[in-house]
Amino acid sequence: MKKDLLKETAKEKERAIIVGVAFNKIQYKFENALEELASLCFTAGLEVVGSTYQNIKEQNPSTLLGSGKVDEIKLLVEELNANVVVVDCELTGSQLNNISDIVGVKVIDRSMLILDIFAGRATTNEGRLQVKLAQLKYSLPRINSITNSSGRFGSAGVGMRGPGETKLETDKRTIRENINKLEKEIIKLKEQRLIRKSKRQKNQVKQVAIIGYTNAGKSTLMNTITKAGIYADDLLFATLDTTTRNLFLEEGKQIVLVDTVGFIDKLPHAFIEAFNATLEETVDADLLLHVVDISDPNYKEQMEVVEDVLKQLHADKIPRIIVFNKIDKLNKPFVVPNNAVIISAKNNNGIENIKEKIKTLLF
Ligand SMILES: Nc1nc2c(ncn2[C@@H]2O[C@H](COP(=O)(O)OP(=O)(O)OP(=O)(O)O)[C@@H](O)[C@H]2O)c(=O)[nH]1
Ligand SMILES: [Mg+2]
Repeated sequence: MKKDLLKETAKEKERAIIVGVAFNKIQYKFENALEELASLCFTAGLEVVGSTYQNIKEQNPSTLLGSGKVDEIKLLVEELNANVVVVDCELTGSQLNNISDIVGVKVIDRSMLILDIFAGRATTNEGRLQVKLAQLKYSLPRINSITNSSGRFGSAGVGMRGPGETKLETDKRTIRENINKLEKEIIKLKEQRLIRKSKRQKNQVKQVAIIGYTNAGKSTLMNTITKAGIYADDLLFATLDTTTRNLFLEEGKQIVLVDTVGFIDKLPHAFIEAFNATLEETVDADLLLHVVDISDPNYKEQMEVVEDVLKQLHADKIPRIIVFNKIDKLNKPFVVPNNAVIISAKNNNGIENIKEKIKTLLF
C-alpha cells in the first residue's frame, strides 16, 4: 500500500504544450486566453511546458490548424519533451487523430480538458450522472480517435479519466445504451426537482441564483451571506454541484439562494446538454446575482460570456443584479452602474447592499 502511494507521488505530471486558437479575429488577447487555458491545465493536473497560438483565417479541415503550425508544435513537443498537446477549442475525432499522428503525442481539446476537470469534481449523485452523460455525448462521435489514442498513448492521464470508476466504453452501441440509461435516471431526478419547485411556488418562496464566470467568488458570496460552508477555492470549477440555502431577509421576506456551477468561455456543447438539470436552477430563478471578478483584467469579456450562456439557456430575460466582487483587490476608483453593487465577498463588505437590492426587486 505504502509502496503504491510512493509510486503515485513520484509519478511525473504530464507535460503539456498549449495551443491558443482564434478564428479570424482582428483583435484577440491570446495572452489572456493562454493564461486561462494554463489554469485549466493546472486544475486538471498537467504541467504546462510551452505554448503557441494561431489566428485561423482558413480552416484546414484535416487538422483545423495550418500545417506549418502543426509542424511547429511537433518541434516544440520534441524540444520540450512534452507528452500531451492541448488545443483551445473543440476538435473533431479525425482532427484529434490527424494532429496526434503528426506531433507524435496525445492531443486533447478544450472540451475534453473541461470535462476531465468536471469528472474529478462532481461529488453528488446527480453531478456524477451529468458529467458521465456529458463525457459520453462528447465521446460518441469521437470514439475511434479516443480508442486509437488510448491504444497508442496508454489509457491513463488527463482526457482519459473515466466518469467515476468506469472507463469509457469503446463500443458505440454500448455508449448509446448508456446515454439512454443516464438520461432516464436524470429525468427521474428532474421530476424530484419539479416537485420541490412546485412546493416552493405554492409557498411563494422566491429563488435567487448566484451565477457568473468560474472563480468570480460565487461560493464565497454564498458562504458570507448564508454561512453555508461551501467549498470555495482559487481553482476553476471549484463548484460543480448546486447548493441551496434559505435566506431570511426580514419578517415575511425569505428567499432560497442557489450557488451554481461557473461558466467559462467555449463551454463544451455536451456540457450544456448534459447539465440541463443543474442549469435549470438558473433558468427557474426569479432573480440572478451575476458575480463578476472586477479585479480580473478580462472581466468585461467574462461578463459577455456569461450573457451568452444565459441566452443559450433562455435565461437572459430574468432580472439581475450585477455584483462586482473582489473590490479589496482593486486599486483604482470604479463607478458602479445603477443595476450593480460592489462588494468584497471575502471581507464581508457590501453584503447588506445586495440584500437591500434583492428586497427592492423581489418584494
Ligand atoms: N481578494 C478576494 N478574493 C476573493 C473574494 N471573493 C472570493 N475570492 C477568492 O476567489 C477564489 C474563488 O472563489 P470561489 O468562491 O470559489 O469562486 P466561484 O465563483 O464559486 O468559483 P467556481 O465554483 O470555481 O466557479 C477563492 O480563492 C476566494 O477566496 C474577494 O472578495 N476578494
Ligand atoms: Mg463555486
